[in-house]
Amino acid sequence: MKKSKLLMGLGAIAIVATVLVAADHIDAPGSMGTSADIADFYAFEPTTGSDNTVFAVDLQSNVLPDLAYGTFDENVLTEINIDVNDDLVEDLVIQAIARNGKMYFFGPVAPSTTGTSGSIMVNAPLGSVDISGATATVETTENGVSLFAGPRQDAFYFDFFQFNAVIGGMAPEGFKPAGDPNSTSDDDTTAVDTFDGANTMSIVIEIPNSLLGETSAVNVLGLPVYKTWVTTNVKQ
Ligand SMILES: [Ca+2]
Ligand SMILES: [Ca+2]
Repeated sequence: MKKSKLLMGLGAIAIVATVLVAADHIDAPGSMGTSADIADFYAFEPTTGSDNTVFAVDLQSNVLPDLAYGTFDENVLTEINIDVNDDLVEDLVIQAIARNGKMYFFGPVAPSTTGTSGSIMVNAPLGSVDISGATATVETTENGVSLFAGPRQDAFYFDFFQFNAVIGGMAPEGFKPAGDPNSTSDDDTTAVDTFDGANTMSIVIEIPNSLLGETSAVNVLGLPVYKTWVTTNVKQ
């Protein structure tokens, strides 16, 4: 009963959606400052040989640490696209949308639209996680999927100001990037992480591979992989 109410409530906002072509860290002016702005996307095995896959979507960079959890835009549908037959067209999607203090997840299922023709919400509830509080909450569904949504430290390590100085030919004499293996300087502390202390709004899913099925897509080493990318879709 609870599930069908959820579906009706969410179905009403799912009619039209448009893909915004987003770029790395505030490179897409049309979505800047909203959780439609994709900062980074990671997909990986949580541990070597694990039968799970983790998808981590970082949205809206430079979010101040004090901001509360419930700051995801409710008119943004985040979609993780997964290609399993190597034609670079998504065969499965996992979707997430915020509503009334929760992040609702759907899928993985075949989508009714693919590519840049927009996204329509799928009718396959996966679970939800609370985003109304001030502490991290992880929910694990009956079929072993773990869900998280909320602010996280931006994993992107970058000295933005020195980058601009180097590009502009204005880098200070002797400047060496921290950790540079070619550095001969004893002072490895010249570089700073401009994004230290800034958050992104993260959506993270750890899912058993059995729910994604077999894949015939391969990487450059010939190993089977899920080919995956993320889109954000703003209700029009
Ligand atoms: Ca495909
Ligand atoms: Ca899609």
